[in-house]
Amino acid sequence: MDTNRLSKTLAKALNDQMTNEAHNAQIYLAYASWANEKGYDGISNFLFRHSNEERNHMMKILEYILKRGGKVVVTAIPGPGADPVSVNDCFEKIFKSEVENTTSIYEIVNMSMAEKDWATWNFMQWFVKEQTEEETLAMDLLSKIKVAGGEKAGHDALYTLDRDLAITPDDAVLAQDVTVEKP
Ligand code: OFO
Repeated sequence: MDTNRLSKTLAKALNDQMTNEAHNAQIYLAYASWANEKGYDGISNFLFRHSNEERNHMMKILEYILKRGGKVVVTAIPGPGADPVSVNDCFEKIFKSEVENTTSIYEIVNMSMAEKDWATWNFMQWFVKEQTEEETLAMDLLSKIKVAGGEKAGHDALYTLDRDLAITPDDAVLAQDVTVEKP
């Protein structure tokens, strides 16, 4: 008896998404190492923690494919590309890769809706929320670096930013969690 509850198309998309998450983990890992080499320990720790988050995302999808009776296909992970050239470039690249990941997650949501695979649609809602958080966090980082001077940020500003990021929470506050008392 066939117990596979995933269509071929969705199984392929989910397997590809697993690789996307792993790819993002590699990007964070590479940038964290770059930041560490440059002496930005706070930024580095922040990025190392995010690399782990991306690996957890990969694991969630892997587990979902298995639980739906699908076949997991583990493939090679594309490399992270060139190191950033500055802290500003680092945050811009991170924002770009998060937006790209959001696009592929939305694509899976669209596919699951078209197939009326509500289990996958429901599962993917966790990722929709997570991507909103990660984009918000990346936007906040970009605003901070802009205030610090963007590409022209001086040593003092970067030192303060690095110190702040060492204690920045990993999760951004989403609009749906805001109240009048707690804006
Ligand atoms: Fe997997 O959350 Fe970012 O990309």
